[in-house]
Amino acid sequence: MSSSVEQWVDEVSRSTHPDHVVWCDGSDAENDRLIDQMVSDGTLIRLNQQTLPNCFLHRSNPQDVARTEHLTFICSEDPEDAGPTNNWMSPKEAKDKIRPLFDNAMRGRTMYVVPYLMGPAQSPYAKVGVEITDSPYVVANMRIMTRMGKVALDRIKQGADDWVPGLHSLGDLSPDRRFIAHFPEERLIWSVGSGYGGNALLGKKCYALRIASTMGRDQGWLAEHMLILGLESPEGDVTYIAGAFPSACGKTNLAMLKSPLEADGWKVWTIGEDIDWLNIGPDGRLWAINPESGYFGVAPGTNGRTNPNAMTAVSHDSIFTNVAMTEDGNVWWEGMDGPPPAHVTDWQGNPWTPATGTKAAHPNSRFTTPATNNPALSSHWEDPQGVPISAILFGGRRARTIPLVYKAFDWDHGVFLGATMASETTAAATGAVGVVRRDPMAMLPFCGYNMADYWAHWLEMGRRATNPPAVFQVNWFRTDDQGRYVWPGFGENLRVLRWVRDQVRNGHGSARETPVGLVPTPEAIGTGELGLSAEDARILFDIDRDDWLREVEDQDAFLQKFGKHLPPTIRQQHQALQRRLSSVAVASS
Ligand code: GTP
Ligand code: SPV
Ligand code: MN
Repeated sequence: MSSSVEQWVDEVSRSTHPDHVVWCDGSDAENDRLIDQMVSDGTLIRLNQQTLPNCFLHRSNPQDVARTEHLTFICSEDPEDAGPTNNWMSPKEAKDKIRPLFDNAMRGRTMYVVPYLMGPAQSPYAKVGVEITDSPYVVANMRIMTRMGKVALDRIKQGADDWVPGLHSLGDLSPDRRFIAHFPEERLIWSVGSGYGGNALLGKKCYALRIASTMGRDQGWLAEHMLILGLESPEGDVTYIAGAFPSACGKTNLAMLKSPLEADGWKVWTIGEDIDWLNIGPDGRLWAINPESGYFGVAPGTNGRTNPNAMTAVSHDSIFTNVAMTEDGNVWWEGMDGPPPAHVTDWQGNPWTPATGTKAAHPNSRFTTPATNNPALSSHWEDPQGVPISAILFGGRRARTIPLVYKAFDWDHGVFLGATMASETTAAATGAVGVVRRDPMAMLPFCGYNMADYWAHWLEMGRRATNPPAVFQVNWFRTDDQGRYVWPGFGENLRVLRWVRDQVRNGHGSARETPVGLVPTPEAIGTGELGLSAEDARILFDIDRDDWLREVEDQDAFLQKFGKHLPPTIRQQHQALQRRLSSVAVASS
């Protein structure tokens, strides 16, 4: 055990005063002990062990069900380094404010020391963290989501002195005394007052995105909120595609996609479903690893048709949070297969029937399941060097404006698409749902430094990578006048992946050039085969000039926020789009 870790653990226990200190090794025996203890104190409910072996339900505090972005801070010395899209506090102010919340916070509790590795054990790109937490639920989730215990301590022993300390306490769970603070210069995380996933599983958003993005800036790589998949074609080749979609906008579902054209030889393999670390390989391509080892996925909407691989994955060795429970100890959520059961216990533990009028499962209820449970897991998911990425997709929820898919003209244009993407807010964070906001690269809540400097870093990565991926924007969520999703989505998204592959391998055929980018012909996607009407196809591929002029105006207001940090290339891309839109009358397909 490394003395630097021991020193930090000593220091923390002197202020938090736990009754016991437990160093976690990640073993089955340790996990069994923790689970038994949580079942006996009510933190976990044992589900039906015949149908859901080794599965458990956790009901969180109703005030603690999603990420709380307004309580999340980047504590850099200079506020400019946090930039206009992050909440900032000076490191000193943050520590003065938060330290008292940790004082004595673990009295009467056990302090768990969780060493963990982000990335495959053999990967040169993997990184170590150590989380101290007083929540056994966090430990059980970290065990699924990361490679925990000896494998991480071994790295520290071998001299990895860049391990990231993360201090977590449930505190009193009050949002009034909740902070998720990141100290990028010190590479330190402090989180108090929440047990919820992204706030409390510090390896995930706090380390693998916010702290790692600053490491990537300094060291020449990228930490991204992206799924990673391999698309196998009938010819047997595999095209690796990464996709940045905001929270609850479809990463897990796309990464685990079950191909409707499997009989024709089209298949999708999962590498990762939430986070992607991208490094430039010796061949000038971007190579991706998934730093995680499990999935923390949205439950509602998951069913045997939308995501059969997820339904299989969560049928054993999984933890459910804030879903409903049936009378026979099975789980239920809105959008599961079949009609709603007549009686369930809702996510707060209350009796519920379809007549109750509330949601039985919380809209942000989740499953935690090991990657190895996924039937579509790629055999390359732990390749030490990662997989070579041929295409990056940016995708949000947009009822209008953004077509089903279009391709950027080149890397700089692609970075501009990412920088200006927008999406409707979801239940993954507290606050209003369905409000369109700019969410650059799906990293608005996760970029650990100035967003405009981050765009400059992306542009620079494209200069250094001699063979960067092609960039696309996608939108599964376009609606008609009745508010109905026009695109069937889920498995049928394969058709978009197929077009993306065709574009990166065979060039510009099957597309038409528009002012915003290259848009597929309806035939290239196969809307006819899908039985979509001509009107549906029109909506999916329509570039409405008025919508786009509004879009460009809104982008401008957003870009202005960044002042002198805004890279000139992004400004030029914006002006070029404006010019292309005003110089032509845009025809619909
Ligand atoms: P985070 O875990 O929060 O990062 O979310 P995510 O990006 O992984 O999103 P996820 O795949 O869990 O999907 C979120 C919600 O969108 C779920 O309710 C899905 O059922 C729904 N969804 C996913 N893909 C599609 C799609 O292609 N079409 C439609 N209509 N809904 C989708
Ligand atoms: C997200 O909100 O993007 C998630 C869930 O993936 S959480 O881990 O809570 O951030
Ligand atoms: Mn996510």
